Amino acid sequence: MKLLVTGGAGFIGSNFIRYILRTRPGVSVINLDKLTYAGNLENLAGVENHPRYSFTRGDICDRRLVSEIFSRGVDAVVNFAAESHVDRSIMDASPFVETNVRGTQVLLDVAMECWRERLPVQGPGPAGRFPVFVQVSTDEVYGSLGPEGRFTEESPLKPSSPYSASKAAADLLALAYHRTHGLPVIVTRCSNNYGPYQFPEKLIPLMITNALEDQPLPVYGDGLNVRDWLHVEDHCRALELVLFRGRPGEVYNIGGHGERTNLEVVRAILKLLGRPESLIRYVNDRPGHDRRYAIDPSKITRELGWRPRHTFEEGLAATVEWYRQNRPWWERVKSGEYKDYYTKMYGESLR
Ligand code: NAD
Ligand code: TDX
Repeated sequence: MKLLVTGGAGFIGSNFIRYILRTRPGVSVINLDKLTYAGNLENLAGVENHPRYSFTRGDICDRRLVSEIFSRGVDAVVNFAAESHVDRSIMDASPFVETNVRGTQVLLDVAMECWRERLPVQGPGPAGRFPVFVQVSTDEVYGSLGPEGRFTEESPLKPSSPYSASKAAADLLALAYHRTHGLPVIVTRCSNNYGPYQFPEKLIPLMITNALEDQPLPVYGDGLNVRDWLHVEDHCRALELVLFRGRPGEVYNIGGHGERTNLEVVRAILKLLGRPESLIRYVNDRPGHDRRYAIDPSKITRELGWRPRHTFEEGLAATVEWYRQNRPWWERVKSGEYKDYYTKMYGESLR
């Protein structure tokens, strides 16, 4: 089975590629990634020469390139490629609309064109399973919760930031291609991921690496916003199940039963690292800051038997340890040197 993974040099995509090469000997992976600031080929160090892996640097908005890749015989897509940081979308929404919305539309159009003869899929069952298109969406499309309740797949979409609005647009476009054109699309909406190789602009790696450097830890507002943390490995396993057994046209919520306030997370990190709470700095709140996310994952548990395996305490301790052990990785990210890895491998400069 030939799998196109877009955005595979980012945090979740690179973890997913490592995971699927390990668990599925029948799968070959094509990684299409533009290598924006968030794309880092060092996340895939050791995978480059894997016989079932290849990398193409390019943009999901480039229809000619995407068509060329599909003509290699793509059977399935997992679309991770996106601008993913809420704060950046507040500064400038343009790349978010371009990649997250138009890029997804290009992928859907090319999939339609190239898979036309293979539609409708015979499914369920492995023989008639493919092709299939998995759109990696987010719980942020549902907007903000009050102190009670959890998001189900039926919750209304009410995105707050330009990031989540662009992800909601892509999510709905993907579902519309299923409804209108019969394209076998599955949408996943997961909660906040954490784990190895996460770019240190996001809460957990930023706080760990700042604490390791005895730098201040910026907490937005009162620090009481709640996120529902999901270990990236649990997310990868959920995506694998969806890819091989999920029902086309459906949405699956993925959440780790890991609700914590930001302050709880930051304090736990400081404790694990033996650093003082005096490093915490309360800074201005994020505009439009969602108060609480919480996922009800009972559909994916019921239909596909998925359950998170990591508790937040154990997963966070392992993640802190990973950043402690892999200091050169994040120091090169923070200094910008990670871009030279691509130059060393492919001769072209990213700077
Ligand atoms: P990331 O920012 O770490 O990685 C994104 C990757 O996409 C990078 O490698 C980047 O180079 C690539 N990319 C960006 N624009 C591209 C383009 N036009 N063409 C090709 N490649 C492009 O993101 P992540 O945290 O790994 O998130 C992956 C996906 O999961 C995203 O779609 C995101 O919206 C979604 N998601 C993430 C989380 C989370 O907690 N990180 C939670 C829910 C959903
Ligand atoms: O310096 C910080 N201080 C702080 O208090 C940062 C970077 C964040 N925060 C807060 C804001 C949020 O309440 O921590 C929480 C988590 O922030 P982020 O790591 O930026 O994640 P979030 O905005 O929740 O979005 C993430 O989860 C859903 C991902 O970045 C998205 O791609 C995904 O869709």
